[in-house]
Amino acid sequence: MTQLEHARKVYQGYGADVDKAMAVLQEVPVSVHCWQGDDVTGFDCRQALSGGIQTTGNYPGRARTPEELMQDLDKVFSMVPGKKKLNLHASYAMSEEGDMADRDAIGPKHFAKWVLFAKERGMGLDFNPTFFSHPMVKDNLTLSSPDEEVRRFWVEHGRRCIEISQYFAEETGIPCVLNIWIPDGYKDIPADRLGPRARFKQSLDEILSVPYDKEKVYVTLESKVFGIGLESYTVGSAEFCLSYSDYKGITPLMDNGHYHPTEMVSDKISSMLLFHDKIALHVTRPVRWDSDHVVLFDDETKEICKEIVRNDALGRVFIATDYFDASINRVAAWVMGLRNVQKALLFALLQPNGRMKEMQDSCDMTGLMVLQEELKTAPFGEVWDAYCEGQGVPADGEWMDMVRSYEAEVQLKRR
Ligand code: RNT
Ligand code: ZN
Repeated sequence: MTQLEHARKVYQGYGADVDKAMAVLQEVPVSVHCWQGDDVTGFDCRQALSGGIQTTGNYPGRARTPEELMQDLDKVFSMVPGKKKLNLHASYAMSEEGDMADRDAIGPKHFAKWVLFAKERGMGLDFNPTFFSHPMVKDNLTLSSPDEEVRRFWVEHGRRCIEISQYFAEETGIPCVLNIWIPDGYKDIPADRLGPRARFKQSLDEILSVPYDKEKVYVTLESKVFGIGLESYTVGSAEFCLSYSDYKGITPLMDNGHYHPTEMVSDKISSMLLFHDKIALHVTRPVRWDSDHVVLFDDETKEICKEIVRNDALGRVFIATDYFDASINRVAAWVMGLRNVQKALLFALLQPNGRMKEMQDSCDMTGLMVLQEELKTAPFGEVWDAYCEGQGVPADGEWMDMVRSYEAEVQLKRR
């Protein structure tokens, strides 16, 4: 009996179908954030990272140009199983024959090379306006600024990004998720909490008044609890973003680093699914704060994926990664986090969900605990290895050597 045959039998005994799990997983798109490769720098104005987010570490080999980032992405794609989309930020705009534009003037042509890159790989593109790392961020404010010139600049940026997103969807034939996140907030206690939120609401209304095809562009809105240097007040709080999403009929996005440390996104998913057609996630790993560590195959990542799978919501949740570690090899960081999301999804698909619900409903909590514990050590690794092999990517134990060679041959030569 091969290892996979053995695993198949064990899982069958628990009431789970290994082959079905693998077949389902290969159709689930995960949106790969482009910003792990260059520490969220981008290519447009290359300002220091602002917005209360921080990349820490100084590991050599950062991608410095679009070409280097694309090269790294290809390396990553060759080591990650499953269906991928590429998630770009507006700051990754590329000049067309030296014709670079500021954020309030970018258009499809500044992303033509990314479209080509995605099309050649049969991939969809997702997008994010970049409301940080730019001189027009004044006093840590963008869409909520009381300075009308600043606010208008960023509204125009948002409107441009909708146009670019629709272009992505039309060119690739795959809908584009456009995620809006602003860093706006105050370090210290504000006197007016309503004003900035009212202006943010007005700005979003103005951005979303651009006509766009809702079958092609899914606009999502990401909330946050606080940022570095913005500890006392966040304009785009959870209540604001959830309420705004409902009011406007757009999609709420939850980043699991954006809540108080004992609040779990895995517990929020079911409620959100009851009231929204679609929801979006940024999968990350917060360590004591929104630190954006590499995603691990840890309890919360597994629990998030279980909630998506057992609520039959794989088609209703936009899954994207969002982390940036500059203290280890960046390609390895990318690959590890993405493989772990895939692993957690596979793990969730291998739970006998129907049987477990029945146990809960018949109050067999003892049996349920035993089953959940035993499933932790069921022969999961064998299924994972088989899945990787079927997807033509290296198994565990094989890919790190590939990263080491790539580091020596490519990344360390970038000096
Ligand atoms: C910041 C948000 C946001 C960013 C990216 C770069 O706290 O999580 O999603 O990480 O847009
Ligand atoms: Zn995020």
